[in-house]
Amino acid sequence: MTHAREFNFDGLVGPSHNYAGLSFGNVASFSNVKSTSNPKEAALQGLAKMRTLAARGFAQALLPPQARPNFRLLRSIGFTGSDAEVISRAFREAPVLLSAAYSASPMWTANAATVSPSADTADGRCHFTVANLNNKLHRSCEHTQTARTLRALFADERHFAVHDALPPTPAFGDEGAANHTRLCANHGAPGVEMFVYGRAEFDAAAPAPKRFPARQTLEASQAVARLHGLDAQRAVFIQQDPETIDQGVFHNDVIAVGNANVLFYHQQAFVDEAGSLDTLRRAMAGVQAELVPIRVDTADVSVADAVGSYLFNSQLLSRANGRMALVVPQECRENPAVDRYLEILLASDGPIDELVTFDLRQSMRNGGGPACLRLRVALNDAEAAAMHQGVVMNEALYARLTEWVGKHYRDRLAPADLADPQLAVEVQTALDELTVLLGLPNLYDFQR
Ligand code: SUG
Repeated sequence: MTHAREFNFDGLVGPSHNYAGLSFGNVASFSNVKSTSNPKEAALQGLAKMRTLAARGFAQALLPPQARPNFRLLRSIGFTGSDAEVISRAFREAPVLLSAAYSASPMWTANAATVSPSADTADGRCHFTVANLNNKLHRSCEHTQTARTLRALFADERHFAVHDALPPTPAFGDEGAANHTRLCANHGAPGVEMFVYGRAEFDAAAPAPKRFPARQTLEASQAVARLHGLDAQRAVFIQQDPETIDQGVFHNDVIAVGNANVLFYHQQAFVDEAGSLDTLRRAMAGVQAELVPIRVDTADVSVADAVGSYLFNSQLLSRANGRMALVVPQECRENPAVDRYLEILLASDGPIDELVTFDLRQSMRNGGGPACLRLRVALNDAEAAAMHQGVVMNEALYARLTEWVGKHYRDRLAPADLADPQLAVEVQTALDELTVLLGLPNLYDFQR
């Protein structure tokens, strides 16, 4: 069997990290609308997570931020003139559109793409489908840069295939890996890919949420599975419970997380809990893996506590000793019900025997926890050697990046600061330098 490791590609937080309240259905984004952010602290919190996990021996890399503001968007909707003129007119006439063009959202790389490792695909390559994120204006513009970035990192077509985003229409709403989990005996072996969808465009009988939007459709998940050449026996489509979407669970990764053969999930995660587990068990039998479900009961942790603490937006990481670490945000220790539950979980003789806690408050205030911040890419040794090496986290890169953040990032950004044309210049200067640091020339529009 091929040796493979799971890399986590964390989003490096950009210099204009801000809270714009753009995500209806994402409780944190809506509650922190128009508050002041601290981009420097946000970037350092993210880097600290990457550094700690890399130092622990986990394969860790990063995805660079996107250029901000998104002048492509602003110019396409009629703001013309110099960059400074575009910004000032957008701020005057449509400040919400300027904040969409300045959105921090590409930092949540779980939404960048869906990834199928080569052990699962028909042509034996690692496949990526860039997510169209078409449920939200501010996110629907990410895919152009995301495709360019992924193609720069995974350029070798003998090993990698990067597919463009699905057609940008509600029937194909696709939010990437946030609704995708791979279950397997180990990362190098064939696995079962579990796609969780919020609604089905062409099935009027399927339940749908009433209050908040379901961002992922069944049709999109099926299209991704086709593009990646997945074996029908090993692709499973499960519906998320729409009632939890209406309580703020805007992605499956806010209510469930899987790793290897373990599925850590909330009792109310799926429309049909027993049927979903059954389907998974049968599919996993085909890859000689036995499902180990860890169910969290509503009586122990309510959906509101899960959304407030982001317990399930944790990373479940396999350690060298065969056990697993759960990487959680600080908020989990501050929520009494969740903290109590975690003590019981650790004391049990299940697969999880360690808790790693991070302060990610700057990201959490926009509804992004540890799992939102990372894109999982399982790579065998040949693939890991073939990808771009400049983004792999180690002590030297960490030191260079913290220095770079210290030099370029502000420690306070209020909504009105987005009108300052100097901010756009600062962002471009910082990103221009970053591309040199990471060895990724001509990554951005403004460099072309
Ligand atoms: O899409 N927040 C993101 C958070 C994404 C979290 N990702 C996962 N769960 N995988 C979103 O709702 C808020 C931006 C703002 O309001 O400024 C935002 O886009």
